[in-house]
Amino acid sequence: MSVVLYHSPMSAYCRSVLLVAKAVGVPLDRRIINVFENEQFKPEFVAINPQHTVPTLVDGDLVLWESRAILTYLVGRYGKDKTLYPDDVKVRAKVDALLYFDCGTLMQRWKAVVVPLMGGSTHTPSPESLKQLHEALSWLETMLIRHKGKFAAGTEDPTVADFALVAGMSSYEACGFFQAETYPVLGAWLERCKKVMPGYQEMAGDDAAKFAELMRSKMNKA
Ligand SMILES: N[C@@H](CCC(=O)N[C@@H](CS)C(=O)NCC(=O)O)C(=O)O
Repeated sequence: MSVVLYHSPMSAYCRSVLLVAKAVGVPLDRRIINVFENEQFKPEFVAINPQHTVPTLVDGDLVLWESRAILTYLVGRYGKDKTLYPDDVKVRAKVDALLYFDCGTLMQRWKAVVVPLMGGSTHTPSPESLKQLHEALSWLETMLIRHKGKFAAGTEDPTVADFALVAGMSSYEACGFFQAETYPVLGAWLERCKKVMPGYQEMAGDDAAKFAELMRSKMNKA
């Protein structure tokens, strides 16, 4: 039975799932939900995920949404080893902390920047939202300085935390909100991730570029 992923190529959350699925080697039956056309509200999709969000994974009788839960599930179920989500309790705690930081802080601040650009009335991010995003990026830079040359949780190999963070970073970078000169350690980490994550360009870089193009076209129409 195939593993089905409902996703939108425009969504950073979905990119993290595509990257981790590729890393663990599980083929996905990909079904696109175009959130810009409100396809997530179709009754047949709401019947699967009442919260109508992508990514949503269906693996047999398991239906799962929330991208970071999907990442850890894929590693537990299909990973050949635990490198991507280590068993060591302290390392796993650091990975989890980064996943919560990504979900609860960084991506929330990104949403505050990008939602007005995509659909709001002003088509410009507020100075306060940009300040908040850069504050979160500078925290991430500081965390990475502590693990210089390693991955985000201080490991030699990437973990699901790197995959979750990199998916968001692909958007910030493509949209021009992240410059490596401002965050040199974060920039070096991003380049390392791009090199070691199989299919980065195809699964994240290209779609982030399309997202940035869409965002700019909306801004130009404003
Ligand atoms: N915390 C969720 C957020 C998912 C999410 O908000 N996805 C957006 C696309 S980027 C979506 O599905 N929006 C449609 C909707 O909420 O109706 C995750 O990490 O999966």
